[in-house]
Amino acid sequence: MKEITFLHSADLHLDSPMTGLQSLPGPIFNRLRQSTFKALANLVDKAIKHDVDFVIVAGDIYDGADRSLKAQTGFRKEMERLCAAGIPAYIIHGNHDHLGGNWPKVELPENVHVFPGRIHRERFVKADGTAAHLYGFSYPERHVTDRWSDQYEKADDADYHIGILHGHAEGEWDHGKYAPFTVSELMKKNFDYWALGHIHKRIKLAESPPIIYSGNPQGRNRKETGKKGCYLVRLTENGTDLQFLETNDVIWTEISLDGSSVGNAGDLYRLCREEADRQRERGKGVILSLTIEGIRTDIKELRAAIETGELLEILQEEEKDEDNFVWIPSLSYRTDFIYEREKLVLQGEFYKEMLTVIDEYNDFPNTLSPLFNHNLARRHLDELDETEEKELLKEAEKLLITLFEREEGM
Ligand SMILES: [Mn+2]
Repeated sequence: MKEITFLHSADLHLDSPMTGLQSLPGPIFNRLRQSTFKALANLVDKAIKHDVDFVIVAGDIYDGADRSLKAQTGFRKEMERLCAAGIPAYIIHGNHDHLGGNWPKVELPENVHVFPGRIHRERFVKADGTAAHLYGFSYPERHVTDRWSDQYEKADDADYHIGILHGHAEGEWDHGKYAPFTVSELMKKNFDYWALGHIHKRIKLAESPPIIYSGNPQGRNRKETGKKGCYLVRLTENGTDLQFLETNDVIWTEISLDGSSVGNAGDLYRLCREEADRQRERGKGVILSLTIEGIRTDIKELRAAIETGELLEILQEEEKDEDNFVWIPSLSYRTDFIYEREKLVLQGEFYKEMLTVIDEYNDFPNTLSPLFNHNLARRHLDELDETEEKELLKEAEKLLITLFEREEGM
């Protein structure tokens, strides 16, 4: 049975500065700064453990075109481990680490095949004679906007054909439109697998043949949430197996909690504490952005606990020396304003009059005419029925009262 196994990874972004977080405790800051390197070490561990035939990195190995010495020596160290295990690596450079930059030259071991700034083919032959062709190119400069996908040509004398491409799938995202391609263009090449890089998310653009973004092995900011890693790919005569392998050392997460039933600051603390513990991952760090929804504004200590920063401080204090930390960089909330009309009326003439106006309100056509007669809007809007009018009025009342109460410093 002719079979090839490999790891498909991309966007290592070694030595990413990990900016955007304020005043992290030293150990957590260091862990984050090291995380792109640790993820690569995890990736190499997986390659050795699964005894793959080779490893692919589909661009953006380094975060910057100046390729810091730390990034390069870190990469070389891990490639040497692969070399000792007899595993080749096929790598291309992308828009971040394009060939037009200036960097101190660090030699890589002989198992590393770096694709040049033009379409190039590498041939891999396994001990049993199974052969694979790998096609790809490195970005000669940062801005590569041509359709390089046109230039991939299948050379037939191999069992498997793998395209490596760092670029942007047209029509899918607006993210930096480099080396654009469409799925159907790649389909036509008749390859067995497309190892894509550039989009930092795991995405299967097609199943057969697989056209895949592996995402990055380590999230770098709060937008790169969830588990990150690489794909273990097995090409056989009967089809392709794909398995996701997690490599990240720090996981970025965003969670919204329902705080509507929280009655005091102690309960609010417990709600956050329990969520932090639920997110904890063995052997890893977690950066958790928390939002509490539906905080009751009639219980003043709830907002106070968040607004003064006291609650966040306690939650952070408990994590600063943890190896498997769950660090909450910020805590935000959204209020669900609860009020009783009867009580508001007792507060004075102002609310009494406002609520009377609201109750007697029936001039929807005139009030909303600027919207409903608007050139563009009227094509998309239907007339409101009675229930919708009532709901709109209720929302407006709530909004008005929320704004007034906020002005008064509730
Ligand atoms: Mn990238």
